[in-house]
Amino acid sequence: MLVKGEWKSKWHPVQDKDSQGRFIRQSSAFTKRITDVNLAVEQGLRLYVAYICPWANRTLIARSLLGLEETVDVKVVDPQLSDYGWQFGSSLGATPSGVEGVEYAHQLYTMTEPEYTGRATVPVLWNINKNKIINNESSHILRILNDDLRPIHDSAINLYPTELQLEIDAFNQSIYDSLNNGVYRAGFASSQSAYNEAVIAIFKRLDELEAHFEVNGYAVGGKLTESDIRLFVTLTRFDIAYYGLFKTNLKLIADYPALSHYLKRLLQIDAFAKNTRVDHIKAGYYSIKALNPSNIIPQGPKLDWFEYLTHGV
Ligand SMILES: N[C@@H](CCC(=O)N[C@@H](CS)C(=O)NCC(=O)O)C(=O)O
Repeated sequence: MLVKGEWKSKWHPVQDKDSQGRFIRQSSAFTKRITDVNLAVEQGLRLYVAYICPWANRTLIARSLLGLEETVDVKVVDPQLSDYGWQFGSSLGATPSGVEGVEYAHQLYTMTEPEYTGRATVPVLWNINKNKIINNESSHILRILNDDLRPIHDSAINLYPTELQLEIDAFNQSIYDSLNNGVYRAGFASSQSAYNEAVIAIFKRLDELEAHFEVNGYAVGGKLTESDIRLFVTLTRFDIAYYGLFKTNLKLIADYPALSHYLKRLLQIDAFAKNTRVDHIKAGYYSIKALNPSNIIPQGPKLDWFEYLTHGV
């Protein structure tokens, strides 16, 4: 991580833990919204992302769904985490190193704030002219794309419609601790009890969601919203990475018929299919040395939803 603008010690996944060994995620430091849309577009908007990363994947799906591919540029880091965190390179179609003078994602943080202390995470929403981070919190970036940039895209899709906001917030909350972050709480637990607690919560929530999708087509309100994006990115990584690497292995998503059906329905939407990169997900998660020192990437699983992907595996 960065300490007063200097990169200190090799990258390690465990950021912080409590006295019981529970993983604690840092909160995001850059939280501006866009108020002057024309100026923001004139100055240039870019997302720095990793296809392996569920938080970044959220923003890519929203960008595509809302028709913002021409307005918001994208640069992609290598899936493998280096000793210096995310790096640009040549792996699996990532943006080459050195483009715009940037080799590592942590440089984006020090360009924005030379004395920055903290982890250099993706996604990052970037002001191209100013060379500065606007926002590095995916839940905010979703709202920036959907709400703040609405004058530009005027999309028929609204991922956070007024009448569903309370329900969306409640749904998001119900899956954040248990699932979105819950899988990391299992994978990066520093004690058996912290791991056990996380895994129990994950499967309790998955069982509840299975019951929900037996009778509902979407997470909230009978239509596509940001809650579907937030659930989708965790479901697609589950059988490929979390089940094996994070030991969330009581069941696969493939063992849940309604959740599997929901996943396949979303994957028939281009924005979901084209931004799901199984090759990046596998290469990235299994490069986390603290959990997989041999760096061997498993051959499986082979899942029936792979047929919907536009990039292949
Ligand atoms: N709350 C942030 C979390 C972002 C995050 O933790 N991203 C991970 C990748 S999945 C990251 O960049 N980790 C690098 C690190 O922790 O050093 C968001 O939702 O945008």
